[in-house]
Amino acid sequence: DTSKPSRIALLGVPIEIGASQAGPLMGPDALRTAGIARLLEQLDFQVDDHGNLAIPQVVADGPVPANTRFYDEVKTWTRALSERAYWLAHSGAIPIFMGGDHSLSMGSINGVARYWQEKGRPLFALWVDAHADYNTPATTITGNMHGMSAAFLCGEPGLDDLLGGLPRASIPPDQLDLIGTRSVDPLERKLLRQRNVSIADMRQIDEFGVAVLTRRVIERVRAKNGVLHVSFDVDFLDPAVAPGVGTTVPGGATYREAHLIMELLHDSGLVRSLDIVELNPFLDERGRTARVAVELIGSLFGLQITDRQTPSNAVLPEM
Ligand code: 4U7
Ligand code: MN
Ligand code: MN
Ligand code: MN
Repeated sequence: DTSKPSRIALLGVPIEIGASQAGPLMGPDALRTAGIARLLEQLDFQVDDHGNLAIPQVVADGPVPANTRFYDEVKTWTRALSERAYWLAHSGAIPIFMGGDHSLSMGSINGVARYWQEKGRPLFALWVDAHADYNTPATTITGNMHGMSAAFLCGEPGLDDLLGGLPRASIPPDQLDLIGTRSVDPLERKLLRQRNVSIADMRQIDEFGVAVLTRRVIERVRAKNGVLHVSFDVDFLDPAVAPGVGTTVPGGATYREAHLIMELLHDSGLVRSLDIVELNPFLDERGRTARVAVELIGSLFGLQITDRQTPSNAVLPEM
């Protein structure tokens, strides 16, 4: 079971109700259009696209916590996705959850965490994001649930009924690593400090470089014989590289910084699941952000920078 999976399961999760702006609903199809399946096949994976997750009719069948926008909708997505994620992990494939907004991680990571709990391997989560997403209903200033997913995963109180009867497989806060952070709300910051969550913020990236910081995460996972889930929020990238996101924050990662993280993670052999979230094709410029996201997934699954195809704008000699 330590052998590396050769199959990848793609699942679209067109949820946008957890975000502040419409558009992430189109994310999965933009990633498909940018060639995600083809690229992974070229990297010798057997790729199964399971289409988009659909949810049953949303019903308001329980109490709604204060300060949570569209709680019943997010609840319905979370329960459906957690079940799917569990079974996809169970199938032995590497699931890639194509968002959709970041609230989907409450379901995707819960599902894969349940699987790894059964296997007795600790699951670590690497949160690649401009934001910490460590709000609870008690700390949020917007009520948007895409800003609460990391906190929910770590078992923070306030959304206790979100999963209904499904077990809440929490990730201990010391198995969560944030990288790229540059926007944290006041009460959220307090909670992160209390829990001692490890944060490689943009300042640390500037000072030490992403290689040192990423290797530190890899070593921690390895020391515990763990596996790694990568939750990649596209707003981690600088808005100049990735304009197609709803919540841009200046001062983000460069193209190469992002690729180097992915390349190092690939070499570690520890990644067993991935969320790619918050892509908003409605705000994108000629598919740029979708293309960058797919290239980064390529690096995460073994594409070498020197093995890329000759670009179509290369000047070829006349024959
Ligand atoms: B994302 C925010 F207030 N912190 O809670 C909030 F700044 O998934 C933003 O990382 C959350 O894009 C961003 O609404 C969520 C806000
Ligand atoms: Mn996020
Ligand atoms: Mn974000
Ligand atoms: Mn966002």
